Amino acid sequence: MGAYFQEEIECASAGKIKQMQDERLAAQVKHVWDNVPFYRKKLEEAGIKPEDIKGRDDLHKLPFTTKADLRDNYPDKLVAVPLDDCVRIQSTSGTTGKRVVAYYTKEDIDLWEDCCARAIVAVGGSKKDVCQVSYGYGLFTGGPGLNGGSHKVGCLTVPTSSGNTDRQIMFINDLKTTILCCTPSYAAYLGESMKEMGMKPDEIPLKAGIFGAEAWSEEMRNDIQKTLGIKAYDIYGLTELSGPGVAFECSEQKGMHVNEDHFIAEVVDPETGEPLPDGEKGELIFTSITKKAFPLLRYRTRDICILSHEKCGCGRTHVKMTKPLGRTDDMLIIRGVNVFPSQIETVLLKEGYQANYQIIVDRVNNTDTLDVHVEMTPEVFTDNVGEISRRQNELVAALRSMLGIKANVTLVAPKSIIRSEGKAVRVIDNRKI
Ligand code: DLL
Repeated sequence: MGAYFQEEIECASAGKIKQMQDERLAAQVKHVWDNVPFYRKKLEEAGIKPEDIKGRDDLHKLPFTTKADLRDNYPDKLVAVPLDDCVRIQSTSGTTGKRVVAYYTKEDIDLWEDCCARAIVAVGGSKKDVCQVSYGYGLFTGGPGLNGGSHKVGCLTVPTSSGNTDRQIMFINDLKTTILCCTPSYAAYLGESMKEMGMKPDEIPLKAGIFGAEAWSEEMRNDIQKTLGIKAYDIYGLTELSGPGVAFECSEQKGMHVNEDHFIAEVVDPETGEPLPDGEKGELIFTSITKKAFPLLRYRTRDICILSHEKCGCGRTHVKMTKPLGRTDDMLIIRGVNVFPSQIETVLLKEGYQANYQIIVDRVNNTDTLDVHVEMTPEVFTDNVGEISRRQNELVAALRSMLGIKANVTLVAPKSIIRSEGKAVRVIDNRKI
């Protein structure tokens, strides 16, 4: 058993957790009923009044909230406090129609940073550590969340943000960074780069990594641990609920503890919406019970996972979730950025192409690649190499502006992409994750 950031809460008895959740859920339902017309209408339509929700056992009576609800209420119609009381927004990487804006009060940020601090202490972090935060800073929650957590623990925080690999490695060596926070694919890339520079794992000052925001396999964990000479831990979260730290891995490296004093987790059958017991695979649903500015009732994450209340060797009592095992929608996570095929299609149609395209995702040297093959229409077909290259560059720019990341574009001859008799196979994901 290691150290804890908030032992009393992290190791609370099942009874204490239930009591906390009961009280906070009832108060949260009243809070949204009083302050968010959208929720009041939704609850009224379901025939529910705040006094019907006395605690966690009544949770299943509440209607779900979906990403579509968030989009329909863009940007601030779900905010449950006066805007004057909000001090920050963060936002998802999806653009236009898909963008979600999450609002925070000062207290919301404080509690979010507690969650991230718990994750840092769980991997052995203390004020003696140097914590390099190589997640992106800005609208993405990764950088700001772990930065705040690192401050709370008292680590020397190195806010490198993502990218600029040489500088990352320089700081790791010069500042003797012990904890690295970034996406697992970037951690693997850093490891490869250091290996190429001739650095041996035992010469690298790092001892632990907190890696999340995208799927990664146990094989990838083993590789990263070997090349960097560290223990690699998972961390989960989503912008809608605050960001990283909704759940985090402990010393056991077997699943992530959900911070149950802030979030009630359920797993439901994605088709019927019926709650499923521990051990069964289904869609992960969260209710945020402490967030004041942007509370969510039974939010459908679209992530597929399994919950477990089995006793954990680390001494923490909060329920554990497996790594997300897939998604119920078609969202791809490419270099940490959420990409929907429909966004790519929107750009192609806007630029005068038809919906004959294929998206090929792969992982080369531990970095995700995104290639889009697009058919030219017969009307605009050309075999002039210069002209093709000009048009490809045009599409690369339009896609970058929509997605926020670079996609390689190849224009192909009319009718060269295989037509499907059933559902079109738009996405070929060759990553082994
Ligand atoms: O990715 C928040 C985050 C930042 C988590 C840093 C961990 C570390 P979004 O950009 O809103 O937020 O994307 C949320 O990413 O619904 C999952 O599908 C996926 N995801 C997040 N963490 C993991 C993980 C951040 N550890 C979406 N494993 C979620 C697999 C993850 N997928």
